[in-house]
Amino acid sequence: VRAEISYIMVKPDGVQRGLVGEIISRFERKGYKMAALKLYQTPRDVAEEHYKDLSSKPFYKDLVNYIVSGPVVCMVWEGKGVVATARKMIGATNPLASEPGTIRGDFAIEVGRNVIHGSDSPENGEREAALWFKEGLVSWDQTMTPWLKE
Ligand code: DAT
Ligand code: MG
Repeated sequence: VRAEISYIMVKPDGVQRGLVGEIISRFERKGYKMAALKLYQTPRDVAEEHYKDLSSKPFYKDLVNYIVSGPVVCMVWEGKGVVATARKMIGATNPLASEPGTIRGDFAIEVGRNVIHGSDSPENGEREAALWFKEGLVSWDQTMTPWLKE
């Protein structure tokens, strides 16, 4: 059975600023397993569905416009505690409140240009992975597993 998954996405500002490699590298080095990856021009209806819980917020329209403003890098990462750990690695929603050492803390200033998305619960990890990867995830054996797991 598949372990816990988180949907992680480098937003258009992160792609434009050349932060994709840095961000992928952090998840790789942590030891999580990549389960899906693509560069993607987001259709507006997918962005709206992704953020539907925020549809009543005053910033919703700007948020959707931002997400569709250029290509994103969509990823699914898998492993024990990946949802909560990824949120820690990403940092607080407002980059001015994100600790140094986190992705937003190191690379962002404004909440509307905060570089990266990470699922907020294992249930949303599953929901978002299914929304962004309708083609499904990749199932593979990571040969370094014995060096990462007891
Ligand atoms: P997160 O991305 O940390 O999970 P969220 O789910 O509450 O944060 O909101 C999704 C995105 O919406 C967030 O990354 C940036 C934007 N956003 C959130 N709160 C905002 C606010 N008060 N003003 C402008 N944009 C906001
Ligand atoms: Mg969120």
